[in-house]
Amino acid sequence: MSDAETLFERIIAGEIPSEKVYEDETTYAFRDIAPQARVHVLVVPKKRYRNLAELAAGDPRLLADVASTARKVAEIEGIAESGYRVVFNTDGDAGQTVFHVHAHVLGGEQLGHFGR
Ligand code: IU
Repeated sequence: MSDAETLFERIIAGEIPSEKVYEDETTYAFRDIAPQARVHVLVVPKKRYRNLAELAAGDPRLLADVASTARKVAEIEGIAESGYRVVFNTDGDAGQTVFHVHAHVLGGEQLGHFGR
């Protein structure tokens, strides 16, 4: 798990290559390596929090930045009008694997509904 904990920091630092979609002072967005939809982009705050709950409690302004970047990603990808989904997997049952909070921005096609 310690590798996974540092992975996004290394991607943000450019030590591991990624397909960048957008970057600003506080956030970084790049294509997921295993896309679950035609558009699948991850939005990561540059400062690390473990999950959504810790980000929301620790730095609500940074959470707002992540939401704003998700919207910009949708615009850049041309899916802002057709609709898209923003997901924060949080811990065990959600299957979170990288413990540096990130929003999945999914779209570009009709998505299945939630469930098992
Ligand atoms: P999760 O919500 O923690 O399960 O999401 C982690 C995502 O990070 C998952 O969709 C992976 O495909 C993605 N990912 C990546 O884009 N690049 C990587 O090098 C690794 C995981 I490891």
